Amino acid sequence: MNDPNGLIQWRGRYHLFYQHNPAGAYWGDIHWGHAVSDDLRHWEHLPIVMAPDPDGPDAGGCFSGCAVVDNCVVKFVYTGVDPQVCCLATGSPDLLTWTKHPHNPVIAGPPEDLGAPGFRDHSVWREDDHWHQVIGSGIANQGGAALHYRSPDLIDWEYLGPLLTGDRAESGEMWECPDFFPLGDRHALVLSVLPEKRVHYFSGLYDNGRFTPDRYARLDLGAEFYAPQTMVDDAGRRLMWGWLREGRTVDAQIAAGWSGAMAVPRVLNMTADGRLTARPVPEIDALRGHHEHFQDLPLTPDADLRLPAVEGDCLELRLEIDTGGAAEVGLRVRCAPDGSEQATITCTVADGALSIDRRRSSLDATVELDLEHGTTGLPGGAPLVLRVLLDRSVLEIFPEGGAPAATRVYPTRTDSKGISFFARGAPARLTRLDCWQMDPT
Ligand code: DQQ
Repeated sequence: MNDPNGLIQWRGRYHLFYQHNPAGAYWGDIHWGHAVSDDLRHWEHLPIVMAPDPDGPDAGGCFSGCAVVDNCVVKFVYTGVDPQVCCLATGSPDLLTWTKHPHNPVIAGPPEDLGAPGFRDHSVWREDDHWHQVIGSGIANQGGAALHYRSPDLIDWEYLGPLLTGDRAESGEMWECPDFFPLGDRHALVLSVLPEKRVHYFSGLYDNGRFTPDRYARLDLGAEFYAPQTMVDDAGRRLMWGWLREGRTVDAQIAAGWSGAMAVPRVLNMTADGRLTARPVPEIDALRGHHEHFQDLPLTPDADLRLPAVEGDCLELRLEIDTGGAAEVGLRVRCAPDGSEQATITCTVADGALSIDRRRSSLDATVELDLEHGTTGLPGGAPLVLRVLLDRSVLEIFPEGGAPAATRVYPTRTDSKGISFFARGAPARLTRLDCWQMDPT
């Protein structure tokens, strides 16, 4: 699987559609897969809902798109390739059968004068009795662009111009998977940026068809979180799913028999100063099994703190650190007993930045072994509250009130299950630590 698509809560159930290659564990021949859940924890696979039509405008693949409800009927606005065009499909009431619109493509391509490097992925909303959408694109020699269209019926679309264009040096050449939505008093435009392959957002005011952002920031500091999409559920929450890419070779993916995963669904919020924050949906708290609790443990710069009761590769940690005079604090996960494998998460106290160091996370030199660093938006010097979700290769880190980080690690050793905590520069205190083994029932 890759990108989440068409997210919707319909008749009470969460539907997750996604980019999918039924032929194998590698990217290609893109169909739309389908899974449903009642509780955001247990997911049931359902049959594929869309396949490329050899004689249609999506012959080269049914690329990413979103779901909208039009007069009580669910419709997909998605990208057909090649060339990249905008298509429409209508769902049956149970969302199991989809009919592609006979007038597809409903938009035959980007305005020619843009020299657009791409024209794909859709975010659709209702405004002033019309449908509006932005499509991911770019303007030659200028930068990424979110192209704004309007329609009375999802079929006839009028181009209104770019909702936003970026500067190539700052925000990349091409914007994939734009998602434009209101949150709090503002709007956010979430983008998957090429060629960097990282997720950023603009936040600002949207008024009278004009979006005026005053912030551009990383949405997730992990290297493998990509192509996220959001939805509003029946409880009014803005939920986000993101694709967790693989950090291993295509041959390794094929040998494993699977490729790609969804990150844990997140609840998004907007701070008063325009920062997007994310935390795991509370529904996943029910996965918490065996529990260990500790408090007020000293962290000294000379040695990592290891607690024999705290180890594993399928668990949740919640820790609070009083950073004291330390320059850096953090933890290591998936550690081999001799330290030959370990992934290190470090928070720099002065500026609240986070780094995820995978350089020693595996003895397999063919997997991604890098150091990713970014700012969380947390104020420097504050106590650190972190939630860490570890599910074998999936590592998701949520600093309370700051930007999260989701990535993948691939230790080779079956005993790489150790966890330790550290402070550097001066002592700090682990004021509280909870560790829950994940209980899959
Ligand atoms: N994945 C889809 C595209 C999108 C990209 C193709 C982002 O629609 O731009 O599988 O991961």
